[in-house]
Amino acid sequence: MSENSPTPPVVSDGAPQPVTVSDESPSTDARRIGPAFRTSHPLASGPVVQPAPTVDGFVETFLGELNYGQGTLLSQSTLNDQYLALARTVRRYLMADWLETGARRRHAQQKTVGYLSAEYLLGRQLGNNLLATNLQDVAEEAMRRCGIDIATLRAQEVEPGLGNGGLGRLAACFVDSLATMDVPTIGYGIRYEYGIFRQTFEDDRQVELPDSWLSLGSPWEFPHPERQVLVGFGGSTETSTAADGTQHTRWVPDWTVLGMPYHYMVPGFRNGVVNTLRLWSARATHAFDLQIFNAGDYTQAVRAQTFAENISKVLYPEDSTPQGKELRLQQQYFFVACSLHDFIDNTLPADFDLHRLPERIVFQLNDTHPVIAIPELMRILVDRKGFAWDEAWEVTQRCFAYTCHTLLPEALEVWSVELLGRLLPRHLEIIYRINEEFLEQVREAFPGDEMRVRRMSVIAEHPERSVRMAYLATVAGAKVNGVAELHSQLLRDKVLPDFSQLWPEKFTNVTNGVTPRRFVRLANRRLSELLTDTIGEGWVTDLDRLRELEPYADDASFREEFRRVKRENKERLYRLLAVRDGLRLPQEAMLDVMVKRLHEYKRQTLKLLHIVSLYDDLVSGRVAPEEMTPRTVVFGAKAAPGYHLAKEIIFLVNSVAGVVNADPRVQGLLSVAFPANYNVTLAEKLIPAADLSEQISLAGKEASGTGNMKFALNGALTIGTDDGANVEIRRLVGDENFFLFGMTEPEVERRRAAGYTPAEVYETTPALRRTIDLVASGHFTGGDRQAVAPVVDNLLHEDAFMALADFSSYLEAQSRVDAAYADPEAWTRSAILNVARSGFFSSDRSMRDYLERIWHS
Ligand code: 26W
Repeated sequence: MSENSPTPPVVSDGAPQPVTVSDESPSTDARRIGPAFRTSHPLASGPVVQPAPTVDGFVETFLGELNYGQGTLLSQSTLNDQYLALARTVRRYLMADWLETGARRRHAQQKTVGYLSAEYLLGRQLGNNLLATNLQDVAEEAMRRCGIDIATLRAQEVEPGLGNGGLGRLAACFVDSLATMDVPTIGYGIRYEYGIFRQTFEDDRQVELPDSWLSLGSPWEFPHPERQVLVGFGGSTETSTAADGTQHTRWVPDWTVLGMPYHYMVPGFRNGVVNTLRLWSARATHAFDLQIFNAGDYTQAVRAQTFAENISKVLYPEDSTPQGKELRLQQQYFFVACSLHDFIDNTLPADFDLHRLPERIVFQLNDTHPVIAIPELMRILVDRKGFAWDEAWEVTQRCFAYTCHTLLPEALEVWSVELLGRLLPRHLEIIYRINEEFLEQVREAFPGDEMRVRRMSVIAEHPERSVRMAYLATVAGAKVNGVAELHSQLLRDKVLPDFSQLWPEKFTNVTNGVTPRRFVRLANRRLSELLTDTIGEGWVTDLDRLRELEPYADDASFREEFRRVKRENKERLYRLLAVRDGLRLPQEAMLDVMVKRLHEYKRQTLKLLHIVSLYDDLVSGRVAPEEMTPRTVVFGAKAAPGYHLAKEIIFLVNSVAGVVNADPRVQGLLSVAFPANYNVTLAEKLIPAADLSEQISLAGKEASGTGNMKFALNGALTIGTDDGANVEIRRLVGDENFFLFGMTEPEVERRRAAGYTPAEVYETTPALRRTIDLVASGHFTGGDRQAVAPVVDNLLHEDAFMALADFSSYLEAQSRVDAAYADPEAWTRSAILNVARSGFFSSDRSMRDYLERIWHS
């Protein structure tokens, strides 16, 4: 066992189980989860509806929550008391819709989307829920009457950061859209006790602190201990042969944990719909061993509890380089087993014929993290429900679809057979059989092609025997999709070419989207008002209507208003950064923003080289101050704690920022800010203020990007490569409103094939040479050349993502940006057209595509 998981504790008998799930007995104790009693009381079957919202009513409910919920008086209450009471007040206005949506769903028995995702990067809930219920004004006035500034309470909320980046935020956007479109959905995931780490900087270096988002209370969640599920791990399998000769296999786990669901409301936008997000928390099956405790060994007695509860303790902060850690596989199986059980045994009617399961559920696999659900469903059907193998396989194949979110080979998860077999022996057997039958199919389709068989096997043999989870998902899934056009094409042609040849019809594309509720209506109130005043408010749920804005790009007074919105958003951002990070930034400069996870392929270093070259041009006198378009560059990025080079890049960005900002020669012309702890909350302030959006990954590496969409929708222009969804953004907004640069994906391939040597580019490009030399000289690190060596050496001798190869093209594009920004009318016109033509990037549209191409097929 790895250091993550000590020998599992022996689970002793004794204390009664709250809910038992075993292979023999009915898996759920219906007495506990069914209605507690039946009555004819008129209020028993419908919710007690909260009276229509008035300011007086709101004040009364709020004070009631303070008194009876928090146990305090307004005059005595803390900000946290007030925040919690306000949240619970808003919750009340959602409750009737939640209960009604649940009842309606149970009654209608429609097909449900089970979104399986190990991450949900939700962002703050209060603002979004006030928006969904249309209570913003009422709540603000009610708080004012109580002498409270609602903005102060909003700022109290710690966002649930239960995700790393794009993939987790996408899941949150998708469940928002599904609720707004009234699609029956259950979002399933993990309630991590600690979300993505809180980033701070010490001596310019990243330091990670635990994100204890639950410590001040969590008013948006509803624990349901009575719906706990028992999950097994380890042990062995037993096969017996019945009298009729049929074989039956049973898994006998040797340790178990309980999964306790917490329910979160997912409100649609003012449509009376509230869907459910169900996140699982791990608990020990026994609080502690009383016998050991009585014998005096306290630590030993609680060990079982600690061990079990570790499973949902913390989100893995690795983004795209899985470490193959045992605890991670435990997390994956844990939430998937709970979710499947929850749907099959607790959500479907007791007498439901599981042969018809695909009529009632489609599980969408958000990347490979939940792929262990495939053998789990097979196990449930074959071992527990008595299905024949073929019957079960037929059902299983129609219940799953798989979304891939990456192109980086190192991000494709594999689990060693050794680990999988030890933790989930029955699942490994099932995977082997799936693979055997699949490879037979390959042999039939391509007789004599054993190389192909080996290439396509779900089991890899080197460097160690392991299970390729993406292959398993592709074999079992009814559909496989990429997340932008280019990505889906590369997925077919480069990542899974053999599979797309065998099953071309399985592969499809759904370009990502973002929710206009959070990322326009909520984050950019000023722009939203301008939009609504101009084209009406329908755009919030029908983002294609932004097209109606196009003619206004030629209207000078509209452009003036549009600029006012940007200016005010910038002022708001700079006020925040002054308080939050002690930053003082010039109001007038172009705001150039690069926010995303820190990764080499995203090329934050390319942006940094641009900054250093601008700085060098100014201080060396090559560019006169009056020739320079003033810029403020803002970075936001977390690095995975074990990703050393990424952390060195963070150090370098901070070092450059320190020197540039302190140099009077560039004052007002160039500033660099790197506020720590970029998260959804900060994104909501940054994006609406940005003029320029940096989307500069090496072509063929960024699956889609979703930040790029948020910026365009908020009226920033993009400087970007032909990568991910940039391709579609550029096509829609028009070449003249997008700053394209860099190699295309095929050019990257050719360049690599020809043998790429970054040192040669350095030698032959004077501007690049000056820039790198300045960094290497230690100019930004107090003369310390050692401190910059990791990044400089990597660029000169490796440069796996070809930042140097794209440097000249990038600088040339940035000069076009400078020139364009110097003409405010033309710039504003482009910015307006970016907004008007980006309606396609609503996650509502993504959901329509999933419904059409994947879930209904
Ligand atoms: C630790 C294993 C691991 C592997 C992959 C963790 C996380 C991943 C994800 C696939 C990383 C991720 O978030 N991918 C991003 O997904 C977004 C939503 O589709 C895309 O917009 C981004 O381009 C993609 O990088």
